[in-house]
Amino acid sequence: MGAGTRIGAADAWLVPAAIPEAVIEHARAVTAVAFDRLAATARRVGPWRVAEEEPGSRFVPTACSFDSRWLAATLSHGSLLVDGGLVASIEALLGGPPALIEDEAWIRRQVPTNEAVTPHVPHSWHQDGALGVDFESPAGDPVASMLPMVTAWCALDECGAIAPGLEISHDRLDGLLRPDELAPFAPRAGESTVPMIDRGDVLLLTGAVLHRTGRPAGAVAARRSIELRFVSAETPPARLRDRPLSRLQRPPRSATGRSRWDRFACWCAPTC
Ligand SMILES: O=C(O)CCC(=O)C(=O)O
Repeated sequence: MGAGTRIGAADAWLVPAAIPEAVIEHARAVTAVAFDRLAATARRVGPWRVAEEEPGSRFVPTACSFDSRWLAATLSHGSLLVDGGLVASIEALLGGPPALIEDEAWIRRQVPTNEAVTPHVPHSWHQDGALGVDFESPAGDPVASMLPMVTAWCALDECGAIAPGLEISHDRLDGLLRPDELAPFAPRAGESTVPMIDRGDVLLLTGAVLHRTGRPAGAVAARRSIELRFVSAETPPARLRDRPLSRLQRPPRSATGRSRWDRFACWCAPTC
């Protein structure tokens, strides 16, 4: 992997200032409006009925998260990744052109632990490569079924100390841990990191990386993030056969010097 600082021995990299400031400002503004609207709806109908009242949001009250496609008219995945040049890094990690798992792109808001109101909870230890695994299934070996994938976790707010970030285990794993191994998982001191992250920084994680919401003791602010998940466009995992995947190509330079996605060309970044 070219740009970025590796976190321990994990297949995880922090790429500083990966998203241009103007794009981040725009994303912060539209997500602030969206979260205010969701909060108002939650006050009116209760957290569990928000998704029904706000069609397309797929709002998940436990994680205070919504489906990024809900903002597709005003915020593009393309603007987040293309202008900062992350596509090449994702392609290198996947070993070929990436495809976005469209219905696994979430916009999240995490609050300091002492401010969390039921049913909101931080994410516990998990591996994104477990997406869609049925650990109860007698067929096949679920532990060997780790998805070859990459998550781009894009920070819209400074986090790690003043706000909840992401805690990453330094372990380099080749397969999935089962739920009964994850639940008691507790890295020893010095064997996990909660990186200090600025808005516009991106964490790239493969599906193997063990991580959870970072819970800094002195947090006083909320953090928003956008998660984009990618698999190989050429050899998409069979398990995602029925999921909406959109191919992402390394963006060609246009005559104006701007880069574009093949499908998400010129989404509405402020410079569009
Ligand atoms: O943003 C967070 O706090 C955790 C989200 C996460 O780890 C995930 O969805 O894979």
